[in-house]
Amino acid sequence: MTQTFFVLNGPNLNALGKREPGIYGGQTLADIGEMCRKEGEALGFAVDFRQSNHEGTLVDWLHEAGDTAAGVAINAGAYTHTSIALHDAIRAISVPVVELHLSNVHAREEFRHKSMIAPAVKGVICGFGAQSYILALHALRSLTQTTR
Ligand code: DHK
Repeated sequence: MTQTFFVLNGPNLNALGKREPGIYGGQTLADIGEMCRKEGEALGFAVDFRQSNHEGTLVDWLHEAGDTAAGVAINAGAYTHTSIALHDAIRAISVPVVELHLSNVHAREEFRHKSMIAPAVKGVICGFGAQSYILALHALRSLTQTTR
């Protein structure tokens, strides 16, 4: 059966393309979603790509992923730095979760250096622009590939 990976996007990522393009790049979220779906097609997995500005919706989607998906790549936007609820939701599911960021958060303001979700995820990818999403999908693929 085809694996599905959820790609979850948090607040303000719906504004990609016009939001600080020097930091986040010129691609829209729809462009990135299309890139992810094409990568899935090429490599044999499905991508369910979503965005919400609401913390509770992201919590609901993590729970849904725990029941129906093979793994999750999440760019939680600013909730990365604040959300115990997302930390707990990630710990509450047993599928692998990869945290990702377009920008190198460690080269930016100090408040972005701390991730509340990092201790709960398998690993973190940041700083590669839209390519961070593709790298996160590759990470999920290798985490979920069976050797038998
Ligand atoms: C996106 C955001 O919206 C910020 O709040 C994070 C992240 C960084 C990114 O680089 O994708 O601090």
